[in-house]
Amino acid sequence: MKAPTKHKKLIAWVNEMAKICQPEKIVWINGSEEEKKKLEEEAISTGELIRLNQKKLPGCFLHRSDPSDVARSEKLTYICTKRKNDAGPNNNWMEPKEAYKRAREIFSGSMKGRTLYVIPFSMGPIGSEFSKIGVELTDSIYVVLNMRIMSRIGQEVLDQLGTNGSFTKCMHGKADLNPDKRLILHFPEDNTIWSVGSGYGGNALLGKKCLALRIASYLGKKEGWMAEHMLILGIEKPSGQIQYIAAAFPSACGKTNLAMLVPPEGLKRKGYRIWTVGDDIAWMRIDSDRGLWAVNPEAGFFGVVPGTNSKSNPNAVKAIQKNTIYTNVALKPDMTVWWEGADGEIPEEALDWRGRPWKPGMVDETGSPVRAAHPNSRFTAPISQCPSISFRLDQHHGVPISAILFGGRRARLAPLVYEAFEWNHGVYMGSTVASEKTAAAEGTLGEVRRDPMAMLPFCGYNMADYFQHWVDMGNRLEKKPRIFHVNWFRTDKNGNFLWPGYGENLRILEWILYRCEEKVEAVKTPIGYVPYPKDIDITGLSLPKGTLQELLSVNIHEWRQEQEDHEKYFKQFDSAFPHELLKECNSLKRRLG
Ligand code: OXD
Ligand code: MN
Repeated sequence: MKAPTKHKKLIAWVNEMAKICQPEKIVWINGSEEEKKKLEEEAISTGELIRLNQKKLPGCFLHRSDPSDVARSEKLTYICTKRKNDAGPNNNWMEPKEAYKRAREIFSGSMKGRTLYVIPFSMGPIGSEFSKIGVELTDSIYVVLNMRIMSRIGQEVLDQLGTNGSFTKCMHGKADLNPDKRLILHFPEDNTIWSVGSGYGGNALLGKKCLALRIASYLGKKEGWMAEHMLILGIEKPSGQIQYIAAAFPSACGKTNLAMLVPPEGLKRKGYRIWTVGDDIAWMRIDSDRGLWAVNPEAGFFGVVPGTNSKSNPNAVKAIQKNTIYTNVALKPDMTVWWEGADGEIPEEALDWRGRPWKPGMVDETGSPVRAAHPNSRFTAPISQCPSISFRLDQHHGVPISAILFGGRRARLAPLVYEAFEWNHGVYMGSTVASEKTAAAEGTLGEVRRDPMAMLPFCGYNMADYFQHWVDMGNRLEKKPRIFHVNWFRTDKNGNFLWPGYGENLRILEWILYRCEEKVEAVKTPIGYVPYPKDIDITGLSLPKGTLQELLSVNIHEWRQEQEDHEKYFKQFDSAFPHELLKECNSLKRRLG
């Protein structure tokens, strides 16, 4: 196929990669409907996709991945910079020459008899000066169809690129999906990603974690902006004004649910509405007003399916009724899909995520229940299908950010919400974000994993430099967003959640807006500003007496231990670690007495 572009460097790179992989043919993706239909038919004919019940789920498909390829492979993910120190203690590192050599061996001849697809894509609205263009080469139709949902693709992007525009080179191949021959390599200095041996979203949809976070965080540091693992939402107030917040949480803390929150009855009467801008990634920069503005570079959701239902996320349920690719969920006899925690009845029979017959109550050889859907099964759906989609999603300028939230899953310690004293204190709060392992995860219950700004697996350079970048951004910002920490997961002595979560979290967002507008006072504690219970509207919520006080309490003894742990955690970083954060750590110690 003749290249539909005159971009010489792009054409040369495609040819160079094709020479290594030796595909039977090269197809340039133009993004048309006709092309989509053709690819779907081909994927159905090979079993890569299963067409679902088109009456009930129009435009929807099921994909079953290789059982050894169901999640991001953090151990096989590398940052390949010339100097090891530039990758920092938070990343696996490989010397670039060695990395290219090892991956080239796996890529070599791996596309014989296959088609190499060339996908030009834009992260962010096409033509916005804040967007970045990538070109992904892949031998996977599943990847093409997912990239079509997750980003803006096709001829329009090539036109934008022109004959000389710069782009991230994203090379992907399934090879034989062997975990021993799997590598996810990032070369920030070459603006290049090579991923081989996996078809899983986070490893293979290279626009998402690889470009929009790892490479983009590096570019952001260089160019003076930020790429963050954050949702973005707008809160329309009773006055009609909309304020925007960005929020970072480690995985399994409900980012997608918060991004699509539906106001609870008790607050709806006031006239609040939530507008979803993004559920996973925010690119933020300082605008001419010296405030922080954010765009969501993605065009789709790649969300976790299990637990999605009309209570946890009614907007997501509506968003995934059409044009959705389901990965690793269960298939019902009527060709619709099911997962643990779905609405409605548990099916009497189904095929599990691997395609094996499944019935409720089945146990494996160890006596554990057999799950119908994989715990990390996913939906890929266009954001445009979400009922709460923000009208500003495609605006080139993005949205102004009033508040930044950090959060984790802490059974104790962290109050429901507290506010940083100022920017650097907020950066410190972000740098010490932690989540506790839940009963479902491996490891000791309650064990804490630090995940600074929820970026631990996604920061494309040395985390100490990344912290410094946050401090520097604060110095450049005139209208600084206020920074908060939230914890929806505090429990009582018996392990029961104290806070109902989900839509009720809007009550906390309301307090956050009040603080941004300086409408309410707060209690000054050693860890930050904590709400007066009276300022949190709990109309329509039946919280037992004293619960809110318990949720907002600060245990000085526990916080002293926490602060010591921060000190220990910071020791892994070298001299590049910002003294501003050490200062914050010492100030906390002093305030705790
Ligand atoms: C994701 C993740 O898939 O954070 O968004 O792992
Ligand atoms: Mn994520």
